[in-house]
Amino acid sequence: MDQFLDKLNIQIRKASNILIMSHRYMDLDGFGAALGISKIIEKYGRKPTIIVNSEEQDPSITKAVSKVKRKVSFVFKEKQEIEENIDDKTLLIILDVHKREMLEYPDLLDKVKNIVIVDHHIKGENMIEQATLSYVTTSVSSTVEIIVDYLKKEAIQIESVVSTIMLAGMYIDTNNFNVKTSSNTFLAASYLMENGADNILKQELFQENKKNFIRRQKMLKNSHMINNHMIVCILDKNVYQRSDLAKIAEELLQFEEVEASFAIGYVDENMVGVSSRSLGKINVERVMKQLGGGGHKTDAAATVQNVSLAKVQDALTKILN
Ligand SMILES: [Mn+2]
Repeated sequence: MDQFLDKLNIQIRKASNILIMSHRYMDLDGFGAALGISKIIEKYGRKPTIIVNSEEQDPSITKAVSKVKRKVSFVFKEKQEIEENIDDKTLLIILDVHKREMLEYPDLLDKVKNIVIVDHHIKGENMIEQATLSYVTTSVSSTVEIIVDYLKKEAIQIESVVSTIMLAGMYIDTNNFNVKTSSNTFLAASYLMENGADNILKQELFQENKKNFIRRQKMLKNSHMINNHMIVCILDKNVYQRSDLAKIAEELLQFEEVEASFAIGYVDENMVGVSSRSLGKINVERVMKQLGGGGHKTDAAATVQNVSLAKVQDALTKILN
């Protein structure tokens, strides 16, 4: 870690401009980590740009962006606003992901020469090859935890709203400090509390529309077990957000006997999405690959064009059997 950070500091100092990007449908861990590392980069006299995709954004990130914008000056830009400023000395920092196909904008890899990856997911196949530097470890709960260790090393204090969003990221990735949580995770959380993390504001980031919640609970009723340890939930014919599918898959994991969960629903008129989660024994990435998707061993997804829910359900059942 120390060696990596020393090398990263050199990269930061010699960069002409610095871009920060996470995975598609960036979550609060990716976003919180982006804010945290921005504070470190600012210490070196640079103003990094955090790449956002406001067209396809998780509602929690839309909320977090508007909350943080009011209090702290970060630079958020859409992809089309940054491309003309890329040169040979641009540094791209990739957070919370290490696979090309999962990036918010995979083609940026071909335009930027200096690339650094910081992630906490199990290293899978097709890790981004052209990285100058990478730090991928599964010994931490979240990307935020890595960035907190980095902030501590640099002795940087951060604003309350930034601490809050970073803490929210840790909550998401540890399922409320229930999984992947070590003593260092709590030390990182403690650092964020000392820096003014606000639990009420954090809850606001997680608050959702009541109708949406009830609708999702109804969907959970339509779930059924496969092979005694996997559960599948088929949504109705309405179009859902991808984050709804992800939430359903996560919620299904809390039931007895469930090792892996799958939520299937329309994410567009002509597109069916599948979101899957696993406690660790079942590799859902392998399952999603067979549907043309990808992800991590415990967290993966796929989308299939121009088919019905039933067709996707059949295909999934075949793969699982
Ligand atoms: Mn994460």
